[in-house]
Amino acid sequence: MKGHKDNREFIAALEKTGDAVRIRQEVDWDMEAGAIVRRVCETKAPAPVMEKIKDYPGFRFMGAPLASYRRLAVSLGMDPRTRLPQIAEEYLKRTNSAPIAPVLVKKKDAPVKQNILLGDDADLCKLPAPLVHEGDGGRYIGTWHAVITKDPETESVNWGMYRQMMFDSKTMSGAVFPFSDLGKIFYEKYAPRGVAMPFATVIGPPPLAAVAACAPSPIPEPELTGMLMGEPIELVKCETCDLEVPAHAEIVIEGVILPDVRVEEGPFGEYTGYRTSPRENRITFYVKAITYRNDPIMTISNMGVPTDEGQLLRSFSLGLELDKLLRSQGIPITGVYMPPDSTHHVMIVGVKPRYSGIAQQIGQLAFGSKLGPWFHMVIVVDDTIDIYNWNEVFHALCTRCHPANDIHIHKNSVGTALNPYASAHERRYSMGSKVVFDCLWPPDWDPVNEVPTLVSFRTVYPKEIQEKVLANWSAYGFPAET
Ligand SMILES: Cc1cc2nc3c(=O)[nH]c(=O)nc-3n(C[C@H](O)[C@H](O)[C@H](O)COP(=O)(O)O)c2cc1C
Ligand SMILES: [Mn+2]
Repeated sequence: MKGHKDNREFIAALEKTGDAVRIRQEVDWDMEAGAIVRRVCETKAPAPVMEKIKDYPGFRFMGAPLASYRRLAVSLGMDPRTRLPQIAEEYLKRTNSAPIAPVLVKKKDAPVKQNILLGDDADLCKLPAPLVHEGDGGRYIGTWHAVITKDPETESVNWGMYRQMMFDSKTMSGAVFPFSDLGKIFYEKYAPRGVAMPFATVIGPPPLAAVAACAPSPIPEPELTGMLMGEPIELVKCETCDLEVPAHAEIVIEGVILPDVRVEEGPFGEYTGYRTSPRENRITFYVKAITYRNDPIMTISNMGVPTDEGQLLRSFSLGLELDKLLRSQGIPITGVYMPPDSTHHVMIVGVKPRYSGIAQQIGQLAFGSKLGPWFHMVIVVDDTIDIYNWNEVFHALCTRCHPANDIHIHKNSVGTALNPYASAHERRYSMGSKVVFDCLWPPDWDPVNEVPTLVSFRTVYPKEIQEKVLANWSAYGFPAET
């Protein structure tokens, strides 16, 4: 299975499966496009491709590119009907395989070099940055993109999604968290030395490059993209700096992050489903060049109440990275699932309990890892519960978690500045609190005499009766189950 080399191939594949729609009438960048994408997310509709943008002839939009598991499956070259556990299995298989390094192509072979704007011509007003939501502090250029940077000492490359607002025609600003890869390199290795940090923002990256850019994986994102695609991603050199960008991207903005300037950014409708963080002075990106394909397609994510692609993909990859981490530590887990509706705040972990304290051990590893800032609830259930079935998990939470003994609160943890539950002071300093819900039966209870018997079709009827009832289900007159 090969990944799509660009968004255009991906859109064609989505159209075939009924997972994209083309909007041919003119759409306004000033909130109309945003409102369409928002409604798509809330109604789980196909991804909209908007062919005609007011004031910007030649430009197009694609919204909500990966806001459903069907679209994620298509991006991985799988049948859109593939069930989530099978998509997860495939993702684990690919991301556990050998790294696939990118290849460099010549500029003449890179569609993203079809149009090159340098110097004063590199003007952000030439791009149809949407006003995504009413109340946003400005038009956002980077909502579904990758910001490419390099560590000046190790030369290791990072691709990450960090939102970017157009501040003026030459400047963008953004909220880069200090614990993110970009934040760590900028705040440790550029800002204190007063050195400008080259960056390249890739808008409309190939779909699996976007998946890699928002995944919390320790594997460098160019290699991770290759592993997900099953072949190397093609890169091309930037015009103004020593960075490389996907050759089949739609739009690239090159420039430098200024070490000593901060300009206002926000507020913005966020992935938690709220507008939480205030307008503040934030990291400042100065633009030196813009390159783009003919008829470029700008990608838009509209964050808000579920389900947007950030919630879906970050839940997906955060869950699977935690799965790998817990297994690497020998914890007898059966799986990890993070529901996107939790806005990636709730981790459900299935475990074969073998000793006491296992739920706390899982919580401590989860919250103490690089993944920890992003979520604050861990629910631990045993292997009789289907972690993908919220009804079962909720039932376990409501019946097995002792309110006084099984809820473990971890104070003074690292959080994000966007947590709606946190006070303004806590948000400013990324202060978080965490909680583990231990839904395992106490290890000292006798499984036969003390653990209550679950009263369900599967657990309290003899196998023959179950089989007879299932075999006769439609004969009894019930409609077929889906
Ligand atoms: C649409 C979207 C917007 C995001 N915006 C930001 C942001 O503004 N700042 C930030 O630090 N992380 C943001 N994130 C989260 C990062 O993309 C995420 O942590 C990613 O894994 C980058 O990881 P890294 O910093 O470990 O490379 C966003 C994620 C998505 C999906
Ligand atoms: Mn990274």
